[in-house]
Amino acid sequence: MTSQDFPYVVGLPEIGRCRVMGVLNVTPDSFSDGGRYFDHGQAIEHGIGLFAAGVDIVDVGGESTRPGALRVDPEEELRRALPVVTALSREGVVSIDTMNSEIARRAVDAGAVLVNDVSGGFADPKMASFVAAAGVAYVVMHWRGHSADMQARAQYSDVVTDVRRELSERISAVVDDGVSPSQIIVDPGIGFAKKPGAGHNWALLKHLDALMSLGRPVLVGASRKAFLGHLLTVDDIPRPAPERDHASAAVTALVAAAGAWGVRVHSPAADVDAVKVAARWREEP
Ligand code: PMM
Repeated sequence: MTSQDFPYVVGLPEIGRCRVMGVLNVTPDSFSDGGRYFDHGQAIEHGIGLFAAGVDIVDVGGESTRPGALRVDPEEELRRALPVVTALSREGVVSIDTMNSEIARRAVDAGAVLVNDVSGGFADPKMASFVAAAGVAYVVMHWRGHSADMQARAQYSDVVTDVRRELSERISAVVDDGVSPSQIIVDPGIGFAKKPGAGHNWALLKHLDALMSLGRPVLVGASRKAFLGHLLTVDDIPRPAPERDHASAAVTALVAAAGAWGVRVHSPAADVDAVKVAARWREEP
């Protein structure tokens, strides 16, 4: 494998394999780790632990996007995320998971080098011009609306074609606002306006090449999501979120072997090994 397999992204070192991004939600209500790292000290300690476990990036978020979640007040989002971004930026590469350009600006000033916008620029019309001016890497995720009612928007004629087209439109929109293509990473938005039982997520994972053909790196956030709980149902009870890490690591191995640029995961130990296995797998002629 060569680094040409992974299109260059501004501000991030080329490492020649799928990156592991560790999730750090400083929220009381995220679906899998909500409340665990709501205290700044605990959050920072967990972030340092994620780096020690081998993640390449820690993704700090102060707003839950679980299905049904309501928006958080921006001041509260800032209060949650900023001290954690500041402290962890001294330890390694930090991204800010936010839909709000003002939070992104403060986080970039505090050391974040990547803006992870689950709305792909939809939620805040000022986001793309901020990212363009800051020159930082920018995750454009497939999104059809806020968490409160997003699952009602999970209607597709062909999920892979539709998501590819909508991501392509988002790329054009943010480039029109001044973002350079070399800043952009795309993400299919696993679980966002995708129904666990309808196969939407599986189709997108299986056909990652369709998204890679957009010419930009692809990030996958499948870790612990409901479609895995649904797959592992026993006696009509979906597997609970904290018990989905083995399945998450299996997805990591598969998408890394298929050429994903990065995976966003909660409990990274197995994923850190899996991306190395996948890199060696891809090297073999
Ligand atoms: N998923 C969540 C939050 N942020 N960001 C990206 N780029 N991709 C995702 O799939 C994604 C995300 C929701 O999951 P969480 O509650 O575990 O953070």
